[in-house]
Amino acid sequence: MDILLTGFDAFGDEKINPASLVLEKIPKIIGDAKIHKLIIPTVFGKSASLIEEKIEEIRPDIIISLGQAGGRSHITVERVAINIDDASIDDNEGNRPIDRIIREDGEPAYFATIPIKAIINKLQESNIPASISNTAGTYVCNHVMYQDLYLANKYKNIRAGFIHLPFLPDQVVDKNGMASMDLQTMVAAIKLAIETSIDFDGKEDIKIGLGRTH
Ligand code: PCA
Repeated sequence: MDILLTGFDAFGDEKINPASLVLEKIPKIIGDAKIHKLIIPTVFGKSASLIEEKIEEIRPDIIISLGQAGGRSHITVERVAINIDDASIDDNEGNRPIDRIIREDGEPAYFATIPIKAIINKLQESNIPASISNTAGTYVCNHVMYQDLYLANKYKNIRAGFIHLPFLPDQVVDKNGMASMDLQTMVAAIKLAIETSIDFDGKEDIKIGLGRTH
């Protein structure tokens, strides 16, 4: 099995991105799966073109993309990506699209096809703070999750999903009250998420209540 694991470079006011640091620390082989790592720029369009090139090259069975969600205290597995770019800050090449459709021929939204509930269940059992998120925002992370799932449909038989990571402790030294999580815990979480995605190959996600009222 081949797994494409992507992580963003730093963006906004941050000098590092936990996503690319976690990516570095994930082993190249997990179980029987080969992990192909790809650092992508926090840039609309370009990030997705690099992912498509890699898909052409390695034909992955699973794509998992990682990004930073500064301020969140949990590892959050995203449920859905929507067909819109609406940026509140510039990307790393100065683009700031407003209300732009990502793919004219795409669905309004795509649900993650990795087993999001089984992953959360596994992380919580391992005492890692984790929950489902029902919005990946409208910036480059939602863009990449949407593109991953659009491309998964185009190339067939690929499961895809997106996991947001909190800030690292070094990123919150000057941000009093801001949540963070250490690198080791985040790496353990992503390894467990990959293992769970492998275990659920060809299986339905588990049915447990992790919904929200708002
Ligand atoms: N987080 C941003 C884009 C890149 C990243 O790591 C986001 O959540 O959209």
